[in-house]
Amino acid sequence: MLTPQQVEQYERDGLLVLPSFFSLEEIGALMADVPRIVAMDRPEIAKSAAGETCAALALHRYSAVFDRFMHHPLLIETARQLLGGDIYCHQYKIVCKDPMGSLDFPWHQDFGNWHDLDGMPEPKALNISIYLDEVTEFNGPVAFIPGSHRHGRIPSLAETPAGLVNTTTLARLNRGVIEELVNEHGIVAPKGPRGSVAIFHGLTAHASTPNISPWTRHILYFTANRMTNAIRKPTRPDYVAHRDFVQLEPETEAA
Ligand SMILES: O=C(O)CCC(=O)C(=O)O
Repeated sequence: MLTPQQVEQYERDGLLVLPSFFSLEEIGALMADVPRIVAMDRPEIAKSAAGETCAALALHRYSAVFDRFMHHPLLIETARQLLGGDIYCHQYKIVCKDPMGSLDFPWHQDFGNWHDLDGMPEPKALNISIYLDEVTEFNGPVAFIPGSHRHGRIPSLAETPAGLVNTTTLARLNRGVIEELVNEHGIVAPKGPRGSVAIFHGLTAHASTPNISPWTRHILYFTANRMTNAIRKPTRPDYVAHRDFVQLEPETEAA
């Protein structure tokens, strides 16, 4: 259970960072399956134009260890506590940044895509991002504007991120909006050892820069959505926007 102070911080900032939330053993077990996953040739594995693996989506479909982890009590109970009810998983992916790679993400709110492309009615969804590698200032950490979720949905531009193939558009926030938000709230880029998590609201503006280090940067994203807020009009493949709407229950053997 999160403490009342942690819940208050999430509500205020749209972001809550919990260092070493999962153990190194748990992360080690997940990472052991990553080389097999990124080498696979299937539609869920997104590549850059240069051939780098950028993301592995719908991990539960082809990885037993990631499937088990999706039922981890800490994931499910934390998401339920912050969203105030039962949840299913809308998206479950690793974003992989290769050493000295080119992958980056422009400023955006995830709810932009969830609403416009998937038909999610309300921003009653969040991401629990889990650091599978240590995240430093050098390997392309995710930067957030704390408190930006309180501005609601901000108009955005639908753009295809440069260098990514087999992907859809991203709802990019324009420069003027980012200037105003950052002047008001600042920017943070939480670093942390493997097993740390950054939980963020679907409306929290975030972006990330390329990995300039000689180390990999893998972050696992578990996107939880309220059962009552299930998507209505998906336009993206089901491995990007899940349609099974299975209510998740914690399984102690996943811990
Ligand atoms: O992992 C990253 O660098 C950012 C990913 C991201 O912003 C997203 O998937 O919406």
